[in-house]
Amino acid sequence: MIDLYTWTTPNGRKISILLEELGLEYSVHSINITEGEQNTEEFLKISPNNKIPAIVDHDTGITLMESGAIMLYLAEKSGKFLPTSVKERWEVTEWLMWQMGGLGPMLGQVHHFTKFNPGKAPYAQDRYLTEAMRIYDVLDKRLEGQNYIVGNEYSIADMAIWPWVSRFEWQTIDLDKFPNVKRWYKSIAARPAVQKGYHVPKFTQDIPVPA
Ligand SMILES: N[C@@H](CCC(=O)N[C@@H](CS)C(=O)NCC(=O)O)C(=O)O
Repeated sequence: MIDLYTWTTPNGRKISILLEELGLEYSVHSINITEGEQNTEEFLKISPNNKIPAIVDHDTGITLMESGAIMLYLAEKSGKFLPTSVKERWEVTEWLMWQMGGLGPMLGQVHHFTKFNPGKAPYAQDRYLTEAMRIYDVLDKRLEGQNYIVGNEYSIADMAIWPWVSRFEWQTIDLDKFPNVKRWYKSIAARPAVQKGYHVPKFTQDIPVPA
């Protein structure tokens, strides 16, 4: 049994979507980061960086923070969503790292400056939005002529990137400008496991789906 500590954010949803896709049994612990629950002594023992998501796997005694590490761990444990061929395995890892080090942090800044504090820091707003557009363009080129981030196999790279793209409205991104991203986004949004995992630990809104 796995304990998942999470909240209704892209990094949290990555893990609930993966757990749903894997069909693993898990129990959800809601950590309301808007109420400071990530700062309790109890949670810090599980996630020393004060952030969700985190897991405790009682089968192995392993506790993990950092969504990328958790995804690699769960994929390896289950033998799914991480290709076995060396080339593709490293490509999935490469795009997972691209999400962790680039797309996630940059889009997170767009949420701060464009969605929640527009006009307060014009330089930062412009810088992160410009970077977001560049990142969407990289993603669009990557998805040209293929269904998923790595060839035609759905993997943890798709599951890591998708929840961030699901906030395209917050980011003021017009997905019509990125047709390959839009096609990919909509096909993943239709997956039953994504529809379930998106609403963990609770329902906030329907998955945004562009026309
Ligand atoms: N690199 C971390 C980032 C985790 C992260 O930023 N989590 C946010 C929610 S998406 C959080 O817990 N924020 C609470 C805080 O910053 O106090 C990961 O991918 O797991």
